[in-house]
Amino acid sequence: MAILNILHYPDPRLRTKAQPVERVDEGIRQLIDDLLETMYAAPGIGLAATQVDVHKRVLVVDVSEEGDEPMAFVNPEIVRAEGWEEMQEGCLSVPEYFDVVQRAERITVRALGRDGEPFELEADGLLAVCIQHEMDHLAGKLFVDYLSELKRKRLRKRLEKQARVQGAAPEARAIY
Ligand code: GNR
Ligand code: NI
Repeated sequence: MAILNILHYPDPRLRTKAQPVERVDEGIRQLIDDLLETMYAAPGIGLAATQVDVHKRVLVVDVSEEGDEPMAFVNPEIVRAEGWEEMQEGCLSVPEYFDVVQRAERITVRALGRDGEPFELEADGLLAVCIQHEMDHLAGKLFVDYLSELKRKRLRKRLEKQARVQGAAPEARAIY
């Protein structure tokens, strides 16, 4: 198990489209376990492989109160979507920013589990939002892409500046 480094917007690697997994082997199970450990450590309620610079169609979520209901999705596909819902979202790749996004209210997802077996899941509420948010990551998409150009530009400037400050020598930080 390992805690992996999470990429931050506007890192261009977050725009990579993930490749389908051919076989759920030991390497994929290791990736799932590392994603879960990284997600719980963050802490977050979901994490896509894209966010740790692994471009395979794998995501994990746990929307339970206790954080004891890990779920893994390999090669997830939405086979049914119904209704619309707005929810305030955040993202581990977009630190300290939250905004409202509109998504499908109820979805049916088909995927392979950690055991390589296919399953189908109906989801609504936070779970549905989270799965859609993570599937966007696998397509190289971020929740900020749903915001206005103005909001996104402001946010990008702020995070670019923050990254410069963090990269700068301590004595130089005061000038920012
Ligand atoms: O931890 C997370 N919380 C969250 C809240 C509302 C909607 C989506 C999310 S996902 C996010 C973790 C993350 O960035 N996953 O990609
Ligand atoms: Ni995210």
